[in-house]
Amino acid sequence: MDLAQLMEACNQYAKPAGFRPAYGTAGFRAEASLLHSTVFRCGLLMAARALKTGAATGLVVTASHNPVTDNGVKLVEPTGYMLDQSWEAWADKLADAEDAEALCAIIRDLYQKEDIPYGSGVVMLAHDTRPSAEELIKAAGSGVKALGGLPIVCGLLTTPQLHWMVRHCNNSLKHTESCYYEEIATGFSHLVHSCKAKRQVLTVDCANGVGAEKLKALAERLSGKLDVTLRSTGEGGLNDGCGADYVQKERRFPAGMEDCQNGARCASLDGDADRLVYFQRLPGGQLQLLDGDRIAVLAALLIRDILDRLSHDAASPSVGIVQTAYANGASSQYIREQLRLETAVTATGVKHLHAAAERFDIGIYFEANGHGTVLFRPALIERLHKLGDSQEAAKDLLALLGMVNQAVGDALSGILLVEAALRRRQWGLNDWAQLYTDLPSRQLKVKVKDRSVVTTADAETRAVTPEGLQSRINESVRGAPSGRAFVRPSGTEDVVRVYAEAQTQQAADKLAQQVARHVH
Ligand code: NG1
Ligand code: ZN
Repeated sequence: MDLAQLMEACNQYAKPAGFRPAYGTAGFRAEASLLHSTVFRCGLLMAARALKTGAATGLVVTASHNPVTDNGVKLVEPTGYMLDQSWEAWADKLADAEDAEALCAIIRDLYQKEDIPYGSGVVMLAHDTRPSAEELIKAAGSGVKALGGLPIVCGLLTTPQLHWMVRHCNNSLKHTESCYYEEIATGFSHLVHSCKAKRQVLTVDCANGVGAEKLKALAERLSGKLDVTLRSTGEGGLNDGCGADYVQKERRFPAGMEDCQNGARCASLDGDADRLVYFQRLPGGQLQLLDGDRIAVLAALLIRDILDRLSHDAASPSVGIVQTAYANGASSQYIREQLRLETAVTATGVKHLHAAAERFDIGIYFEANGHGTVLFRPALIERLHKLGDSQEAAKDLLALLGMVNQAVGDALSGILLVEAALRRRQWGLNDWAQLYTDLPSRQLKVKVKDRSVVTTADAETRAVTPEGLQSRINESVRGAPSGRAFVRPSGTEDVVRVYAEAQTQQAADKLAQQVARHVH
C-alpha cells in the first residue's frame, strides 16, 4: 500500500460537512450528491475484504426502490451474499471518518486488526440506471485502486446479477451476464418442458429501472416459453408511482397499468430488480396483491411436489421458510398449520433471513415486499447429483437450483420460479390466491427528529426504547380484533415504520394510526 498515494486519493473524496453515513439494512443510502466519499471508502473496504478472503468481492451502486435522486451502495461477499455482518462496523468507521488523515488511520487499524495481507484485491462493480451512477462508480473504482486493488467494471446490471457473478467467479464458473441468462433459463425450460398448462401473458411493471432491459434479454433466451409484456421500461421516473415497493406498500396499480384487465396476470419489480410482487385486478376493481409471503408458499408447494417423487435411503431433506415480522399473519399460520413446515422469524433485511435459511437443507426466505430466494445446502446438492443419474425428481431439484439465484433474492429468477410453479400445477392466480386470505394490514411511515431513539428486540416485534412506547402499543393492540402491531426504525430511509394488521381493514388502519401517534 502506497500511503502517500492513498492519502492523496482520500483527499479527493472529502466527506460533506455534517454528513453522518451509517450502514443500514442493506448498505448505505442517501441523497446522491452526498455519497461520493462514502462510495470511495466502500471501494477501499471491498478491496481490503477481497485481500482478507483471498477472493473477488463486489459493489453495486443502487438505491433500489428509493427515489431517483437518492443513491446508495450494496456490498457483496465472495460467496455472493451481502457483506459479512462482522465487517459492517468497519464500513461505518470508514464512511464516517472526518478527513483523509482519520481515514488512513482507520485503514491502518483495519490492516492490523484483521491481519490483511498485502496484495491486489479484485472488486467487481455494477450500477443501476440512476444518472448519478457514473460518478459514483468512478469513486468506487478510485477507492479500490487507492488500496492497490483491481476494479472490474461490469456496467449496468441488476443487483442480483452482480451477486450471482461474484459467486460464480469465485467458484471458477462462467460468470458473464449471458451465462446468467443461460443458467436460469435452462433450469426453467427443464421444469416446464412437459407442462400442458395454457401459457398466460405476464405484464411486468419494471419500475422504469434496470429490470426492463434485463428481463427483455432473459425472455429472448426463453424462445417463447415465457410471454412477457413490459411496462414502465424507462419512459417515466424511476420507482415513481410504480415498482414493487409502491404496489406492495400503497396497494395501488402502478403507473401505466391502472387500466389492466380483470384477472390479467401482472407483476412489479423494484428499481434494481431484486424484489418481485404479483398482482391482479379483482372483478370489483380492487387490487389483489400476491406478495413475498405468497411466493414463499408457492415455492414450498413446488418443492414439496418434487420431493414427494424423490426416493432416497437417507432422511428426507429438511425444508423451512424464513420470514420477518412484516409477514402477513395468515401466511405464517398457513405455513405452520397447512404446510406443516418449520418457520423462523428474523429481523428485517435479507442478511438476517439468508443466514437463518442456511440452517435447512432447502431454506426458503422471503420478505413480504418480495425480496427472497430458495437456498440449497451443499451436502444436499451433492446427494442430488448422485441421485440425478437415475431419478427425474433429483433432476428437477437440480434444475430448480440452477434457476433460483443462490446468492440473493432476484426478481428475474423469481418470475421464473412463480411461473414454473403455477404452470406445473396448472394454476392461475386465483388458485394461488385462494390458499389463504391475507389479514388486512397497513404500513405507515412516521418522520421523527431522531429515528435512532426507537430500538427493538425479539426480531423487531418489541420496542425497547423509548420507555413506555411498547406498553402504549400493547394497549392499542388489545383494542383491535386479531390485532398485531410493531414499530422499527427504517435502515434505508429517515423514518420510523409502523406495521399493523387486524381482522378488518378499518381496524388495521385505525391501529396503525394509533401506533403512529404513540411514536410521535
Ligand atoms: P427498511 O427501510 O430498513 O425497512 C427496506 C425493507 C427491507 C429491505 C430493505 C433493503 C420493508 C418494510 N423494509 O428496509 O425489507 O428490503 O429496504 O432494500 O419493506
Ligand atoms: Zn431492490
